[in-house]
Amino acid sequence: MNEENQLPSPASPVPPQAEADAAQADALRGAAQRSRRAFLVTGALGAAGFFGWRWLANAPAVDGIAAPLRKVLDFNARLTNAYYKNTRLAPEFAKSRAQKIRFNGAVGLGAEFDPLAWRLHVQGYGPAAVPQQFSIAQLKALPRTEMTTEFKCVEGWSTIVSWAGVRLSDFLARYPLATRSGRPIADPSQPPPDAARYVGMQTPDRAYYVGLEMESALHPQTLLCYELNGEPLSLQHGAPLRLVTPLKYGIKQIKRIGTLVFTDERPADFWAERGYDWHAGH
Ligand SMILES: Nc1nc2c(c(=O)[nH]1)N[C@H]1C(S)=C(S)[C@@H](COP(=O)(O)O)O[C@H]1N2
Ligand SMILES: [Mo]
Repeated sequence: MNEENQLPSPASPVPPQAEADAAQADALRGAAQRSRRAFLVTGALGAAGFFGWRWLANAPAVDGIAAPLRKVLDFNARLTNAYYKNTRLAPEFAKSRAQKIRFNGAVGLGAEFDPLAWRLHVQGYGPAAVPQQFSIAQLKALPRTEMTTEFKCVEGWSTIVSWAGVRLSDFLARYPLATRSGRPIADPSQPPPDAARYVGMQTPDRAYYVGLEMESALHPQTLLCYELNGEPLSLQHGAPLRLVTPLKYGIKQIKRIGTLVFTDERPADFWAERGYDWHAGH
């Protein structure tokens, strides 16, 4: 062993005893000062809390939430969205690991619905956009993608399930609905500058709705799904067509999609209006 090996590491230097004692005395004095200060600060915060609460309660609402709280939520949303890059891939699993998924959330799934008469209504983008309709047969004729991914609900449960459907990006590569120029998005990793910034989706009765940024919409695991665990989607799970985008929580995975809109304004989002993070990534 050479001498250098016996030196304390720069990460955790071992101070000589006298210095250590002095440091400890300092630390104790500091603690006493801090606790006095903490007492004053706590009192001040208490008062601020009381007046702050009145201020909050009287603050205007944004998306149904007091504006100052909405600001904190939006700030958190920006942080998590920057951290959980929405270009990474969610893990995929062997099909054999797929489980039955519970039925959760029935907003917009009322009984007044005829799946045979269903069409996907799309409001295209740009000045010349005309509304278009697609049947389930047209969607099934597009390239089919299968994936087995983990479905996570904000309530704290998750299930591995298999999905089949068409990538939203394959749909937009075939149909020119999301660009101002009216050209299809050929390369989803490089959407043209004239592409819409957002996609909004709603149930046919408009009771449930979600918004996605174009980057998430064009993600290779964002599917318009018509099959779950090897069977046609049931009505409970969103037949004829639902969204699956496994980088996000269940709240974004809208069942029974009735309409798609392409827009530059952030579309309304059912659970964001009720206080959840707009991006809902995990
Ligand atoms: N139309 C509609 N889609 C919805 C919901 C809903 O209430 N209505 N709930 C969401 C939530 S919170 C979850 S966890 C999933 C549950 O999907 P599942 O019933 O297929 O498990 O659907 C999502 N999509
Ligand atoms: Mo959920």
